[in-house]
Amino acid sequence: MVYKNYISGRWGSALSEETFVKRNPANKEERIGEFPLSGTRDVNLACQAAKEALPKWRALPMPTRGEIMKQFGDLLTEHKEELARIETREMGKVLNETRGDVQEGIDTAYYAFGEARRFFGHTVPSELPDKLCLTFRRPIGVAGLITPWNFPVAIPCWKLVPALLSGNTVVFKPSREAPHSSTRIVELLTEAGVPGGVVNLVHGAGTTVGEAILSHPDIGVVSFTGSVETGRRIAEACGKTLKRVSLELGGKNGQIVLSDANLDLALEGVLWGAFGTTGQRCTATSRLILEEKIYDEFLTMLIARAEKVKIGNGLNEDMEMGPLISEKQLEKVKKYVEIGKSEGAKLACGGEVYTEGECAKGYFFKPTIFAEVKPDMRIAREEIFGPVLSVIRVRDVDEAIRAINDSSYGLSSSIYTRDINKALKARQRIEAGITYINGPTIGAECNLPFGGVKNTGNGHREGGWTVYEIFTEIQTVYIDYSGKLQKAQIDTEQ
Ligand code: UN1
Repeated sequence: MVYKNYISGRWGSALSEETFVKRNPANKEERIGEFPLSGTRDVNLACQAAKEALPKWRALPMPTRGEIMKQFGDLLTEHKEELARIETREMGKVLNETRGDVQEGIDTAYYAFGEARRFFGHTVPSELPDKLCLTFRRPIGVAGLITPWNFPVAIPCWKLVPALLSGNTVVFKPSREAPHSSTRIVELLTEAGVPGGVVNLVHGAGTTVGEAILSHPDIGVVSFTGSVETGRRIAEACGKTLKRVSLELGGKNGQIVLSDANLDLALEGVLWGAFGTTGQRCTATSRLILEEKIYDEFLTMLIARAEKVKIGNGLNEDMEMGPLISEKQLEKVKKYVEIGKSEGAKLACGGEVYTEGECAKGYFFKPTIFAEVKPDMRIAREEIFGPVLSVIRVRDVDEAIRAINDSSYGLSSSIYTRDINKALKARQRIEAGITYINGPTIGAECNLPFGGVKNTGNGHREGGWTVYEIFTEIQTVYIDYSGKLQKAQIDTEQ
């Protein structure tokens, strides 16, 4: 099957006619399809279309755009199973999870439907009589959206829906590892009533399509989710043209388990957090910080369960963990296992590829646990993006918090304890954008701010009401109805 770009309301090939082939990571012999390998000229056309479509789209009453988002949510609901299967085939995670991923898109669309009738500004007292001060939020213009493959429906929806609802038009470049889901999303947005030119889809590589978006003068805001390395590059490029930019980057998320915790609950949490999505979430649990008193007992429980995780093609409902996304990612995970061993950490389970039966055709890797990891080891500091968990032993809650904060990242965090005082004090001290108490590091809901501190981003928050700050400008309006010149700061004395 050959798929197309969508520019100015028309489906078409890249101008160069070049394509790339996307394959199933669970079975590299299976082709998902051929997609346009676009270039700068395609991006230019998309930007032009988006610019032309802007005045009409932004002039619509917001509740009208809200209705379209409601319709989009309804269509995602109707096609939930189809989309989940598309996702599993193209990026590997198990069906149970891809259904959740689509649901996150649905929730985001319905949230937008409500937000369309709420989009509050402020009215603020003036220092002068007979003067009204208020604010409005307005679209920025053309938004460039660059998305990853690990949440092929949810993350594009996190960006597309608020960008469009706010009245922006869009140039959307999805990951080359998730082109099919993105194509379906754009088809459904169109079916929901988004007019031609308002959303433009350009498939291709970051180094060409991505770069062209970053340097295009008509793009006013860029929203990106991906690695720190690429994030730095994007911030630099956007600095040159003073584009607004929102970056959602990596994580090295820790789960603390104190000795008074419900250990069974903490065990379920870490298994889900570390091995869900094969560890390929920015929110994945990659460090487990255990209080000394329960270290041995908990580790034994964890290894027993990790060894039983059912690995295989995510389309098989019995499976709990699918493949890694690519050969490159598999090589990276293997490399980190060698690094961990050479640093002196103890490989407690896994650490090798999984090639049972049909799995030999894909990029499968066993759930891997390193014990006796010290916070200064690379496997405790660098984002691996795979099913590799580093277990750190600490004496008490103070050392646990020092360990969890000893990271250049700060996205998600978790603490398991039955002591409410300890939990709430830890919450104050943990340096992360998201903290879960008695829950794993994954599981963010679409109606709350999502993002992190330190190298995880540049201070923006997606999700909830805060994502609308990314896609809007504030206009401050003063209305003087006194009928005379009133000088602020000067005519204020009685
Ligand atoms: C990501 O890892 O890039 O909280 C997003 C979660 C999901 C979103 C993760 N709802 O794990």
